[in-house]
Amino acid sequence: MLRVMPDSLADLPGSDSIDRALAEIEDRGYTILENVIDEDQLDAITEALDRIEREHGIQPAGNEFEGHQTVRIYNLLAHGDPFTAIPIHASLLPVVEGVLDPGCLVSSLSSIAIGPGESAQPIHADDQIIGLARPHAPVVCNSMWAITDFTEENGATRIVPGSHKASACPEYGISGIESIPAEMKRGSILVWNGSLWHGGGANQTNERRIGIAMNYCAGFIRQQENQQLGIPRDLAATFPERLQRLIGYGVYRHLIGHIDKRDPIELLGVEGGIKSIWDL
Ligand SMILES: O=C(O)CCC(=O)C(=O)O
Repeated sequence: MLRVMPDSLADLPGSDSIDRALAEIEDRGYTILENVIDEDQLDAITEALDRIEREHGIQPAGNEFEGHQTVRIYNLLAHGDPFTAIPIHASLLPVVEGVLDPGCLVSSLSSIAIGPGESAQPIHADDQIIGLARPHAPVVCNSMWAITDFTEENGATRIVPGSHKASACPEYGISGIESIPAEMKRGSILVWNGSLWHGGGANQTNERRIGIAMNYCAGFIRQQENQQLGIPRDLAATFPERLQRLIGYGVYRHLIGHIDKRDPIELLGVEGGIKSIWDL
């Protein structure tokens, strides 16, 4: 059986490990950042997800894509801490900025708890719906945080190495696509080019496989979840500035996203927004 076994990135110095992660994503479409999430952060996320699911009575969506035994919680930034630390994680964000560019955005932040008995999700690409000829430069960069261990048995994300370079997307629902499980320990993060073919695995255990899907997109395309309307503005005003810009209170390359030539970060009470491209 094929297993995903990247060498550890954790023991390499910062920029070397980023370069290596970027080289792996360029070459095979994905990398695994091993053991990069603090234990306290993992515990806080686990507790918060349990609480939100209980308080909001969240149930599986009950369709083939989102799953029949899988609980997903969307728009996590609207719940504030501990989710606000996720998009700006120090080991992850530089890699994403390398795949896209520093003007990238949070596309969506959700949890995916694959329950016992769930079957495999259809293999897909996260940028499948975007009508660009393939292969193309990355416009989506996704990541999956392992809040529990990810094993082949419990539904680790299945990936098709190299498929980000394919000239087509997988036909929806087709079976027989050869894939491998992205096995990783709790506390690791799988990062992939949004063109990579992948899908959640089947869970044949009695335990949930819990992941956080931290999805980013290029600063010049529309975010999957509308962060500016989905997160109350008074809550967004309390976020660190980097996160405010990541959720869309900013201007891409001094142009895209401006409001009457002003930087939308000023709506959050931040002074000295960036100048428009015409005034540079
Ligand atoms: O849960 C997973 O491992 C992957 C889920 C996924 O790819 C999706 O829902 O788009």
